[in-house]
Amino acid sequence: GNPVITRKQIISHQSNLLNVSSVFNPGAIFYQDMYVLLLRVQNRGRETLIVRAISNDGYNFEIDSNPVVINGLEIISDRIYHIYDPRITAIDNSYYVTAAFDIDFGCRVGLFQTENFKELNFISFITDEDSRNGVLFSEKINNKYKLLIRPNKTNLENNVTTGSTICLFESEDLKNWSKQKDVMSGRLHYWDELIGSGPPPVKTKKGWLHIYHGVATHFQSANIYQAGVMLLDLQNPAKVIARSKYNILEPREMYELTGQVPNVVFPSGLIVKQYDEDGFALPESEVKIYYGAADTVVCLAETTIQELLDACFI
Ligand code: BMA
Repeated sequence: GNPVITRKQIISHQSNLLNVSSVFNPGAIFYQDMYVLLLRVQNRGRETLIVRAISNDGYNFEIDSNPVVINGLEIISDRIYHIYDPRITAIDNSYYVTAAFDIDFGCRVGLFQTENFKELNFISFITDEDSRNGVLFSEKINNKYKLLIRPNKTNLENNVTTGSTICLFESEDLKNWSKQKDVMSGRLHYWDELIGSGPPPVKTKKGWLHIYHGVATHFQSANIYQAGVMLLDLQNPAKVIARSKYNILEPREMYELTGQVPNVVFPSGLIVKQYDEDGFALPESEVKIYYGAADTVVCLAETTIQELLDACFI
């Protein structure tokens, strides 16, 4: 049934959401018995809006006709052009969203709190360093909030900044963040030369299971965005226990191969159905992975925790 969401499903009377160009890279969470997505919508002015979508079954989505309201940006002195690629994390009963901000000086990762996914309240920038792909862990580890982020140190030919190392940051209050360690770097010549976090990590008995995207840049005409998986130590998530040698998802279908940006699968939302009483995802649990395809549509891939764990060790 892919794609699960296309631009034609965005229906609104608001001029900035009329006949939009694309919808992709959503954040996802299971909230009040509903699948909730925060969609990245691009209109024909190439402006970016975040729009909420809800579903009872994870396949058929009802999409709001107004964009999510973003509060608290007045404390930022930089001019903001786009806020995009939202990722959603629940910590106990509080909900947080990380997103990339395009500003004059490059890119930043911002953190928001939300009550109902209709409004986002800005908390902080994680770092002043150019960066993207920030994801918050779903609980404190050793009494601190933890977050993975990917600094942008590489300049691509088209002036897009990107990077090849995912780092661990920590904070006591969600406002002031400091770098703890580098976690993982890209593998030159293979599928994941440049890398960045996908959806927030999932707690399993074996470790933090984390899907990331990798970009192969050694092709003549296009970079290929794929997805793989890693396992991080539960107590020390800067330590990589295992990492998939092979990708687990790559552009193959027409809607992944062609679009605004060809050859892209970009997982950003993940929903696990079953956890045990201590909050560990069950190995047999179904997993839904929401991903942007070709920066044009939203797609869904399904698997289980066990399959993802196995992929880490192959
Ligand atoms: C990355 C990010 C993503 C995008 C991808 C492919 O650098 O900007 O938002 O989906 O490129 O264009």
